[in-house]
Amino acid sequence: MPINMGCFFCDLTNIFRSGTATLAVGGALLGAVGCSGTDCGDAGVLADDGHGRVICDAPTTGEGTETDGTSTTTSGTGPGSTSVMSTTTTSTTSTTGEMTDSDSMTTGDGVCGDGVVGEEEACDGGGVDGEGGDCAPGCVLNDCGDEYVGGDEECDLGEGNSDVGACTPGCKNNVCGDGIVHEGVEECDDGNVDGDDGCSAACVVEELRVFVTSATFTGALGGLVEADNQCAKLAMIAKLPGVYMAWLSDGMMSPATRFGLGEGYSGRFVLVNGEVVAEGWGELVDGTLGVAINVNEEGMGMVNKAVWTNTAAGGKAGSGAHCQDWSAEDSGSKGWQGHSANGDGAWTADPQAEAQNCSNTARLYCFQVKQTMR
Ligand SMILES: [Ca+2]
Ligand SMILES: [Ca+2]
Ligand SMILES: [Ca+2]
Ligand SMILES: [Ca+2]
Repeated sequence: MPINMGCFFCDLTNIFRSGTATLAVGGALLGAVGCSGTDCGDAGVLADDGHGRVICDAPTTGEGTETDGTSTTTSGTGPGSTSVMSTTTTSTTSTTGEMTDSDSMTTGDGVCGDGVVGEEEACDGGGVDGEGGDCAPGCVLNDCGDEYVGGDEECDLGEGNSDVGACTPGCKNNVCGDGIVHEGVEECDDGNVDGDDGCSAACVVEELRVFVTSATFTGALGGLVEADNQCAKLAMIAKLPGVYMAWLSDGMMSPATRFGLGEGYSGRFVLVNGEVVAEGWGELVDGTLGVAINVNEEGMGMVNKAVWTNTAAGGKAGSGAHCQDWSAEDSGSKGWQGHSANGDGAWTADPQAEAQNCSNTARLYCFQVKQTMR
């Protein structure tokens, strides 16, 4: 006799154990549970399967239900429906089996980009390929040089990070004032955003103008202050911007002490025609100039002219010959001179011209000491 789809295997032992029990389902008192009868669809026993179990018929009043273990299943809802105790191991999904693919997806273990750090991952930022925060693509920790900008990095060009590029080896944007010259963008970077120190606030090399005066003076200049004023006046007439002082020393002060430049200035000293006299203070006072200071405030040549200085090549006072602090013009007082024809040390302390009578006339070297009138 063929078994129809409504049939189940029943455990004979269980059937006998519960054979006298009654179960209340849906308020209806059902009859004794067990197999009886022999007709298909009457919920009775159809045959013994040879292993201590019988083949039980499914009731005709409801659909058969497969269940785990020994749970009781009620089929049907109306009066006369039959409760069937059954054990089955056939097609029920196991709840204790091995982890499946769908299990992995829900826990995030091993999936880079799900925001959950799996066993094989150092991190998981939850973004594309795991990136996010301090986690780089591939679920590995961000590092400066990996081309991923994460954590406190401002940039990361990988192998393009450099001391001369847009992104420093420390993964910071190369900006003016960081002390790193961005080639092609910054002319200089002295580590600050201050001007008048050779490198401007915009990281442009500063230039300070130098000229020899068109005017001449006796030794009675009126002191250093009035000598500076002569430079400022001539610069203003020539429409040269900035602040100017005379390259002149008295018994107390010298260019080295009063210009406010010194070794900290790395910009250029240029003639008003653009020729470079020196690159920075260091070159200015090393005894040799790039070109002699032989051009006046208007750009006119002033070759072979005597210049009051009382200043040695190093920028300090040269001697006591300063026309009594630049107040005397008698022939008995002496003043040191340099010479505009010279690019060597004689430009400021000419052995042939020094200690001239203060009644003579000579010129002044005027130096711009600030970019603006601040
Ligand atoms: Ca993950
Ligand atoms: Ca990085
Ligand atoms: Ca920089
Ligand atoms: Ca600066």
